[in-house]
Parts: sequence; C-alpha cells; structure tokens
Amino acid sequence: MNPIPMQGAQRRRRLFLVSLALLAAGCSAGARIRPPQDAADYATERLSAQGAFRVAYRTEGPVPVGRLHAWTLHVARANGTPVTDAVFAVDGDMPQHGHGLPTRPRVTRHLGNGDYLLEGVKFQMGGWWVMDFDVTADGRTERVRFHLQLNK
Ligand SMILES: [Cu+2]
Repeated sequence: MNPIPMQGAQRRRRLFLVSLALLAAGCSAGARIRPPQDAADYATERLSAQGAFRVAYRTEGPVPVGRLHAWTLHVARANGTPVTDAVFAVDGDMPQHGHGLPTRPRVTRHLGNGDYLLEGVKFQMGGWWVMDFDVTADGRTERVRFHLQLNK
C-alpha cells in the first residue's frame, strides 16, 4: 500500500471542493446585483443620460431568445425633432452573469425620419439584460440604457 497517490487524490479533491466553493461565491455575488423592480425601467422608450436624446426601439413581435433578429431604433431630440445622422456604439450585457451578447449588433442604416436599423441582435438566454447605446449626434455623445426581462 503506497499512501502517496492517495494523498495526491485527496489534495486534488480538496482543490476541487475549494474551486466549487469559489464558483458558488462568485455566482451568489452576481445574483446580489438586482434587476430594477419598477416596470417603467423596462420601457422601450428612454431618455439619454443628460436628456439630449429620446430613443425608442421596436421589434417584430416580442424580443426573441436564441434567435438572430433586428431592432428598429428611433432617435429624436428633446423637442421631438428626429435625429437623422446619429452614430451608435452598441453593447449588451447580463449584469448578474458577467457576460455579454454572442454577437456584435450594429446599426447598418438610417431608414429615414430618425429610424435606424440595428442588425445582428441575439440573446442566448432568458433573464435580465441591459442594452446600452452610446448615441452621438449634434456634437455630443450620450448613453441610453434599456432593461429587458426575457423569457426563454
Ligand atoms: Cu446569462
């Protein structure tokens, strides 16, 4: 009987358990970030951070999970006039999971009258998502954040 391999196995097992514990701690830390409770925060039309732009999105039917699809964005100034030359940076994230989108959505064209086509959107799972748009127009850049609660 050689005790050394057994000790090695025990050490590996201990390391494995410690990793599991760290993983569990990481998950619960993520779960402590709570999604907004107010239904208004899930609105599909929102004001940008400093109030310069009003941005709305719409999709064909409910926002799908696990399927590539497009959004139509509408951008207007605070006074309601459409913004026809906006430039966008897009980012999506699941704050509780620490991961983003599996794709890189991009605004591919202006459809006219302040409507823009956002292509390549795909949410790979249900749950709480945030979509951030950095909108640049009129010599300024402001962020608009949409919250989504998606059902798989
Ligand atoms: Cu996730």
